[in-house]
Amino acid sequence: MSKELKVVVMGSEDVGKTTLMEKLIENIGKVEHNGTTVAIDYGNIILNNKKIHLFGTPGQPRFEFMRELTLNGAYFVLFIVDATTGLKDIDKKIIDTLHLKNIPYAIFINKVDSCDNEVLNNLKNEINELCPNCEHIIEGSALNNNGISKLKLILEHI
Ligand SMILES: Nc1nc2c(ncn2[C@@H]2O[C@H](COP(=O)(O)OP(=O)(O)OP(=O)(O)O)[C@@H](O)[C@H]2O)c(=O)[nH]1
Ligand SMILES: [Mg+2]
Repeated sequence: MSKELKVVVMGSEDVGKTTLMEKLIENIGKVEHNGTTVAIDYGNIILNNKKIHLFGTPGQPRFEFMRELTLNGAYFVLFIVDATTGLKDIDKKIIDTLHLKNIPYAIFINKVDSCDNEVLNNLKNEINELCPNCEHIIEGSALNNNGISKLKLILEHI
């Protein structure tokens, strides 16, 4: 293995972080209570001779300390947002933290299978304003496996 990299999956509650990790990784370890992540999801994937260790964070506000801890040593972040709701306060906090810590990231706009066009367009405008330098923005649906291969291509080249 030429490299081992830590990638952290972030985003507010219920945006689809765990669902997306299940599509990326064959054997995921997850800790949930009533369908909500209450610790860390973990799995790894080998892409381009690199072992990528994926750590999925919980999205509930009370787990801010765990998001902060998990970001230690992160090489890259997959930031998942929900096309059906737009950005929440936690998402804005995450964006601020990533910029402050200078951690590169890709944005996956999830749930485009069931979103309203106006909400999606507003979300994209908000992302353009808050993340003007983000090179990787993908629209997809973790549930339907849509956008996952594009995401893998990005991870191959981090
Ligand atoms: N329509 C739709 N629903 C989705 C999609 N991805 C995930 N969901 C649903 O959204 C809900 C939350 O998904 P999770 O993967 O548990 O979300 P999460 O971000 O891990 O949630 P927390 O761990 O609580 O922060 C579940 O009911 C999923 O089935 C998608 O692409 N489209
Ligand atoms: Mg989860």
